[in-house]
Amino acid sequence: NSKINLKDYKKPSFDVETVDLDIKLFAGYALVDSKLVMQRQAAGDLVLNGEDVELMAITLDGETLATERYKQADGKLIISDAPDTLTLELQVRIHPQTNTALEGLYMAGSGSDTMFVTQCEPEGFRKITFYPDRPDVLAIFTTRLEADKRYPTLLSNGNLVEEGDVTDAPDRHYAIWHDPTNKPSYLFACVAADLDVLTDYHTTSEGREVTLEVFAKSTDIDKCHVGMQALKDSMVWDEVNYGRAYDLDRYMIVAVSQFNMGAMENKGLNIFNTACVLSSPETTTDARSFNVKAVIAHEYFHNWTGNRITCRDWFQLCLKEGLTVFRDQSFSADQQSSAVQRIDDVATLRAHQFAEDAGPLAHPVRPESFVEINNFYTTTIYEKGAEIVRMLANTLGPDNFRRGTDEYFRRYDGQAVTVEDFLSALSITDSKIEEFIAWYRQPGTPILSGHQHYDSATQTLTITLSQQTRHVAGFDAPIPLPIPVATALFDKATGTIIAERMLMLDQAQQTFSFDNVSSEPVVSLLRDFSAPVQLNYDYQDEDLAFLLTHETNGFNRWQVTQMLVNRILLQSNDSKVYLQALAKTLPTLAVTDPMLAARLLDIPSAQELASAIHQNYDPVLIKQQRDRLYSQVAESLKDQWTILYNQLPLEVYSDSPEALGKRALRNVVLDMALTAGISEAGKWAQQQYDNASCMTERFGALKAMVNYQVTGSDDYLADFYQRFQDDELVIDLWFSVQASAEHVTTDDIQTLLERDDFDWNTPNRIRSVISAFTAQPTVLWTPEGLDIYTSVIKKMDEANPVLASRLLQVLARWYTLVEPRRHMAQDHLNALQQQVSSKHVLESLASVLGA
Ligand code: BAL
Ligand code: ZN
Repeated sequence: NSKINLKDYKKPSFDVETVDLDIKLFAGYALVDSKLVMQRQAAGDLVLNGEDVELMAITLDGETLATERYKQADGKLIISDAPDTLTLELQVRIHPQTNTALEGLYMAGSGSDTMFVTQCEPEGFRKITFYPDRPDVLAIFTTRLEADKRYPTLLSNGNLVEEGDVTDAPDRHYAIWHDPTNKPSYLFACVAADLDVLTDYHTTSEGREVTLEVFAKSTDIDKCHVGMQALKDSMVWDEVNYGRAYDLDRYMIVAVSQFNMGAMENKGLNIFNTACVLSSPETTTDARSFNVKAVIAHEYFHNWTGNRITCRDWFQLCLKEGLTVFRDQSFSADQQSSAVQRIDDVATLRAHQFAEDAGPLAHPVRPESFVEINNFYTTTIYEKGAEIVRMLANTLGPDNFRRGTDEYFRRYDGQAVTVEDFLSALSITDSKIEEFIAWYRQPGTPILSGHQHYDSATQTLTITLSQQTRHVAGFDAPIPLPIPVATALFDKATGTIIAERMLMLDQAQQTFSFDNVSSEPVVSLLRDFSAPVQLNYDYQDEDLAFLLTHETNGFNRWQVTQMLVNRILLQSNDSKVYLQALAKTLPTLAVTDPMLAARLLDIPSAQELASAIHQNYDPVLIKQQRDRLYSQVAESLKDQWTILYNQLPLEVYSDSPEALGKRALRNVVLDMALTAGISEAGKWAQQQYDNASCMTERFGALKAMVNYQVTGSDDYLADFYQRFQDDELVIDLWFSVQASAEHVTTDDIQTLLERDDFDWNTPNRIRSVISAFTAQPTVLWTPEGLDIYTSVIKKMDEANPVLASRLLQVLARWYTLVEPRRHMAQDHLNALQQQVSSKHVLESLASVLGA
């Protein structure tokens, strides 16, 4: 399990010009023939990667290659004396039917309901055949796919050039696809299945007629309209905002229920986890439906940021992911309130990325070494990567950012490049942009501290800001980063803005002055979360309450409530100021902006709070504090809940932002009413469930009934199961609502895992119990809780190591626990280390135990 280092990068010795693949699927195996036309680029051996592939035949320039002319070891096939131009032909045998890792070519489903599908990013193609499986080798692919006719849908990248019956095999047929774009092997895909298709069309800004197809099981095809619309919206959005049009005649999406990731951007043939593409009001909550649109946009945007311009090596993963997440977040912000979009994105960043950056798995947005690249599909690379691009965009301003991205596409189209190349293109209007490279290199979340001084004689306000980043072991001592701090000054008397400025903190400490300030203002900092830092400004609670009322930036209204809440929960501040501010704000906001009102009632999750505690974290204490604050909010606004719930009657379903906002607020109000012990609240929940027009209402009610153990909640759970038993994704909700319930026990979790419909081959189902369970740290961090959790990791270590390692990463901050939990957790992790063998889990465990 050796380390791969960025500093050791070397160009490949050989390029592949064209690849002809012939994949024949049989009942127990598949044969893959490939023909690679290759050209030498640099001195060195010809190296092909291959894992779990059995070499049946190999020829070089038409001659069988003698065994002494090549060697196979450590997942590589090496030919030392290859000529400068050559044609290599290979035949291999693989076993998609037993591929439970869901990487490479695998069979999904069971019984008579199966399909063949691929996942090649990052290094799955080497499980299909021997190939120089690295992103800087780009080639033109032609793929022939042959299968039994029980799989009528045969797809691969690009354009369909031929299809027909197989001579002498009446039950078999084939299709030939040709992709005219040069692409790395990780963007290869093929599918053999029995699926229906939803078809639509888009004419690009360049006049190209594109056929759009979403493939899904016949029972799911009516749930593909939301995704199709999102695809069309994304195509227009990228044309308008980045001048990028689609470049093939066909864009296909295939839904598969067994998938490790959310979705995959294979050229012209995206493969999607059903959870990220299927959506209907009756079966999908608003939050999930919104996520479907965001993931569709994300994968579509990859066509330019990822596919047309790809990564030189996997260390550059953030080059495509950070930029594409920034693009999908911007798209989503245009579909709803941009403040709420920002709140959701930052809440995710704080809950997950800040925790990662504070623990033993902290790594730079561009890592410098890894054992297993699958371990680096992290929130740091994706979400912090997106935050860096956002800082670049905000620092440049919209016009210069667009000039920079235009330059990026102009210079690097068709190439595999680096983060430095990206920054160099963006910096054509401002060379200081290249200083942001430090953000890509340095792990850890900076803490932004500050205070202010007002001089009434000179009418000057001075703000002093400083930054500090923890020194993560194994990395250079941190250096000051360029931190853009969006700032506004508010007049205390009128509550209006008197000055607005972007302060650029690029030293350890700096002061910034504002002149002509007639009285001491309240300073609002980091508006719209202008940098991914922890803010630690010298505020009084009253200043925060003032900003909650007067800020015009919706995001910052949320940010100040979160600061107040954190002070109460983590520093034992009095809750009075916070409760008064909420009481003042909520009634009006509930009418003018119900979605924002719902978010202002957010209390950070137990996990997010834990990420801010660096030692002696006591899950029981944190739960008590959270529950107490929740009760205080519920009690102090008790009169409001009845008024608000009645103001928000169930309505005919609509997907307008206003309707979404009302549904979100109604569910929060229902929870609050139950917490406050309002006697009718149980009835409200039952009525909301019975009369629901959509899943957001029905599931919101069910969740409330389960969490508050409302009389009859078991009957409602049974009803929910009964209604939706044929819909896997809804049954995932049924599992998760129980596994994450406030009162869940380890016996409950065990019971869920032992059910017949708990399917160990479907990552969504595993996550619906095991990941949902992590919402209750008081139960997870017990000997019984960890027995269950680590036994699932052990099981997955063999079957699906990518998933196993991701589950493990959630335990990374075990060492912050208070004793005796800390030792208990350590014992479990040590025991696990003796029982696992995948390099994925071993690499993560080594970091986690090294803490
Ligand atoms: N590239 C892997 C899935 C995604 O980020 O779109
Ligand atoms: Zn992506």
